[in-house]
Amino acid sequence: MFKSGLIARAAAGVATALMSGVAMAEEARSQYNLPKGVTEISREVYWLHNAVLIVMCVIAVLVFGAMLYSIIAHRRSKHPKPADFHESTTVEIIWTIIPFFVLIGLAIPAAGTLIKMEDTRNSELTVKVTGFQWGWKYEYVGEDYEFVSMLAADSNKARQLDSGIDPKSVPNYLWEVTNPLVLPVGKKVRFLITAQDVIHAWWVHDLAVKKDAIPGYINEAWTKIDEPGTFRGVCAELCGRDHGFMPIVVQALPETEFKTWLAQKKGIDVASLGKAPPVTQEVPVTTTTETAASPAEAAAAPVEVAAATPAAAPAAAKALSKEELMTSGKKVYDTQCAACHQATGLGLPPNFPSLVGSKIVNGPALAHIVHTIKGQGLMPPFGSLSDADIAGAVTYERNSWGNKASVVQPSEVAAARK
Ligand SMILES: [Cu+2]
Repeated sequence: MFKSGLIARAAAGVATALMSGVAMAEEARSQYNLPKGVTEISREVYWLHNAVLIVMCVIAVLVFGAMLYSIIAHRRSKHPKPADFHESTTVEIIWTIIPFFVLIGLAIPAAGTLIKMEDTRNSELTVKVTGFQWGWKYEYVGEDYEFVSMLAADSNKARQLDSGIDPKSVPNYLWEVTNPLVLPVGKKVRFLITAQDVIHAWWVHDLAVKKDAIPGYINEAWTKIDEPGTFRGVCAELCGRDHGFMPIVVQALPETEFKTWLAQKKGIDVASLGKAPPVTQEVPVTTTTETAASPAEAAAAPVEVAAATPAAAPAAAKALSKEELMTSGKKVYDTQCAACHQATGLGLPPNFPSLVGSKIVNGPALAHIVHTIKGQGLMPPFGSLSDADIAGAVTYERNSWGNKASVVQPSEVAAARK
């Protein structure tokens, strides 16, 4: 019953439509397609996605085309007496074998990519990623360095009900964080992904990494970024009220810059890496805290404050007045502590407890200092801050929001480190 001329014309039409469809998809890629990304795996995923989409479209056009053709060409008004043929072994074999080969043809490259994605062997750096309500904690395993990454202060302010701030005026609104995850370019980085409270998912589109973060489990993933840049992602598992407010930012740096960054963060003398030491290393601690930027600016760039090292012990030995400690302490608190414990001190329970009336804050000074230096649970250690910075922040916490406890001097912090 098929007319070969009609089929040939239909096939030509389908081919033309597909080709123009692919061309359109190429043009509109940035808006409507997956990003190509910046890793070998992300490019493979992109290619697979496009290939499967095209195969799907061809099958859909052929199947629905045949259906539509049959419905119209064999309609009742033209053929009042229906044909009564039944079974055709040839046709049945064809429509079994063709899909079989289509599936095999798709499964082979897809399985290859999937196996590569799971192969975390021979990684050169391991980062443990812990999701929590609502942010991410990153630990550079074996490097003894960790930090918490939360929604950036300006986005956080603008998102509040009746904030009066136009989100369009905030750069990278809801896509910016307090501390980005910094990774080296061209190195295989393994991620160990877990969660503190509920299930989250760590998803960075340009790296083609998307893994569930499950409490009590550690999932593995890896990436090897080809080019320096900033890549943004989000939590991809509906995890509660602020699920939409825990973005991810990955900053890829060339290897030498990454090493310098990590050393600075750890308070190691960068000169030993063959680089000129940053200015902040030479500046006495008291000046460093005084020159700290406004809370909003500093929250976006806490690097400078964190770079103040314990090396400035002579300045720390001097006893400071309560006013001096409170003023410098507020700056340290706003840049280092407020993202989690909030400017009001009320925290974000249960992960970040309130400091108002807190037992640790109102208890013995030594325990409070040690807690700050060593961290606990989600709270990273702040031992890389100077004695004066820690004394200021601790004093500020002990004497704000109705708390009334002792003033802490830098010398007490120095003693607590021993
Ligand atoms: Cu989440």
